[in-house]
Amino acid sequence: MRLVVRALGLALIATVAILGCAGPPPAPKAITIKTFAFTPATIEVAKGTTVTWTNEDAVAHTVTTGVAPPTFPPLPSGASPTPAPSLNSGDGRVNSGRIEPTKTFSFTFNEAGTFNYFCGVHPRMVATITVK
Ligand SMILES: [Cu+2]
Repeated sequence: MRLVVRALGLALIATVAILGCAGPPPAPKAITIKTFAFTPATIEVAKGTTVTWTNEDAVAHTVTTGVAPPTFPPLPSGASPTPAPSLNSGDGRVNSGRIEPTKTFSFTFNEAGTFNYFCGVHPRMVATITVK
């Protein structure tokens, strides 16, 4: 009888331990925005991970998911200037708005998928987060 109670107790502890694995959220990840680049530019995270970007540049940047708009070469001299493009809002899944120098932006990725993102001010700045 004592052996049965002990076995049941161990089974209970094992069950709690297994269920407990789903408990704590994954560790947060940090991305630095510096010298007009996201570093690291490519990361893979688990679902539920909170990613925080810190702007260490002296100008504002954004974290905007979607396909970066094309960057155009300078106009030939004498051509009439086109209006400055408005801040590109991407595909709407993640859009930080302007992240001013020294400021941060955080987003928790609760859905699996590939998130290509760029800076709405400087579309040459591109990076990717894969959520599994
Ligand atoms: Cu930028």
